[in-house]
Order: sequence, then structure tokens, then C-alpha cells
Amino acid sequence: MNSDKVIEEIRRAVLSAGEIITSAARTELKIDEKTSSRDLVTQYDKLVQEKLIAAISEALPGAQFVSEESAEKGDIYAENAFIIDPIDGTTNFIHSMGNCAISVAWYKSGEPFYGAVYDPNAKEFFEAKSGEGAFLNSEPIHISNQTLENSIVLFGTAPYNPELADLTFDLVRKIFGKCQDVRRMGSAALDICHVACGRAGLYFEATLSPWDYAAAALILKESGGEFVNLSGHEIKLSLEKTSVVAGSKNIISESSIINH
Ligand code: 2AM
Ligand code: CA
Repeated sequence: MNSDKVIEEIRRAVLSAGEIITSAARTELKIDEKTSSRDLVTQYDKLVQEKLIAAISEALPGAQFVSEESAEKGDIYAENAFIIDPIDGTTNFIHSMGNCAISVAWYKSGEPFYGAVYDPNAKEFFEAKSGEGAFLNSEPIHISNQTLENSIVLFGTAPYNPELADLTFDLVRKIFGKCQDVRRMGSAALDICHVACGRAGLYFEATLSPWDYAAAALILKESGGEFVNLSGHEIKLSLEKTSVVAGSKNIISESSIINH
């Protein structure tokens, strides 16, 4: 199957997984704690993961998978590696807050090739193929050209790492004085996509895993944005966690967030 056909299959699988999320039986949620009472998984995270892996394996036999809820992580640098977050924003999902997403990234030998982030409640499908621009529901998107003063700033609280709370809230306090307002939405993948399509000027979080950002990072870069860590270095895909800053070059510079 050629790569465009595989992408078609990914789209189909993601859209159909979206229906699992929107039609989830809320009264029958089985919530398990992973590392803490803030780090949760439900039977729907696992079901979406299973469906996505089955569909992609059929379209591209031999593909490797690095998926949040799977104990066994494949080779992230394989010729065809899929980095998946079946539900990004699980805490929102559990509390019926909306604002959660399916994130699927296709990396080839460590380089991004295709990324999809789908918000099934808002029916917004963000995607990008390397070198071909970024799209929201098939319409091209671009990063904001506003100043920080006229922008909303998004941030994540890295809730599984409470030792990072001081760093996070010090940064929020500083940036709050320089921007229009701040928001904490709860899905890193969607936050980065909101920056990619110009709704927000900046997003940061003190630590993220690859499945939280792998697809959205490509969407952001294809929309003209910068994706760096809090030291200003470009983020190379890795199983290691990393801090993340997403925005336009100008807004990142105005925010003084790098090496604050
Ligand atoms: P999840 O919903 O898939 O668990 C919330 O701050 C956002 O960051 C969500 O996208 C959440 O993903 C992710 N996240 C939260 N805390 C994290 C941590 N300590 N490490 C990695 N990802 C985290
Ligand atoms: Ca998740």
C-alpha cells in the first residue's frame, strides 16, 4: 500500500475511534490509576489504542508502535514508527469536559512524516504531512502573527510531576503580565494545534511524553511555528520526556520563556 493510501486508512481509523470516545458509556467508566491519582486510564483509552493499532498494522505490516497505554514500546526510530496517544486529555474525558483528542504520528527513521490530531467532540481534524503544510478539516492553517500582548497563552501543569509546579506557575505568573490572558485546557496535543491554527500565541508545559506531542509538533512546524524545549533547543523525537514550548519565533522571544 502506498503512503497516501496508508494515510487514508489512518484518517478512517482515527475518525471511527472518535466515535468510540463520543459515544462512551459514561456510567460504565472503569478508571484505573497508573502512577498516581492524577495519572489515569480508562477502558476507552485501551479500546481506541487497540483499534488504531489493528487498523494501521493491517495497512502497513511491520510498523512499530509506541503507544501510551501499551506496556511494550516498539522502536521509536524504526523505518515506520507510529507514536499514539489514544486519548490525550484523559482527565477531561473522565470528567465529561470535552477537549480531548486522538493523536497519531507517523515517523520514518526518527523523522516526522505525517501527524493527525482529532478532537471528536468539536469534530476538528488537524493534520500535516512533512513539507506539505498543515490543515484543519482540510483547510490550510497558519500560526498567529500577533504580538504576545494580543495573544492568549496556553499552558499545561505537568500534573504527574508536582515537583515542577513552582516552575510552571512562576512562568505563568510572569507571562500573565505580558499577554491578553492565560488558559489551561488539558490536552497538550490540542493546545499545540490551537497554536498552529493561530487561536493561541504560545503554549508551554514543563514535561511531556512523545505521544503527547509527536503528531502536533509536525502540525505546528508545518503551520510555521517553532517547537523547542525550555532551554530553546529543538526537540528531537525520543522516549525521554521533555519540556515543550510552541509558538511563533516572535512570541517565544517576547515571552522571555527560554532560560527564564
Ligand atoms: P494525557 O491526558 O494523555 O495523560 C495535561 O497537562 C497534558 O499533558 C495532557 O496532554 C496529558 O496527557 C499530558 N501530561 C500531563 N502530565 C504529564 C506528565 N507529567 N508527563 C507527560 N505528559 C503529561
Ligand atoms: Ca493519553
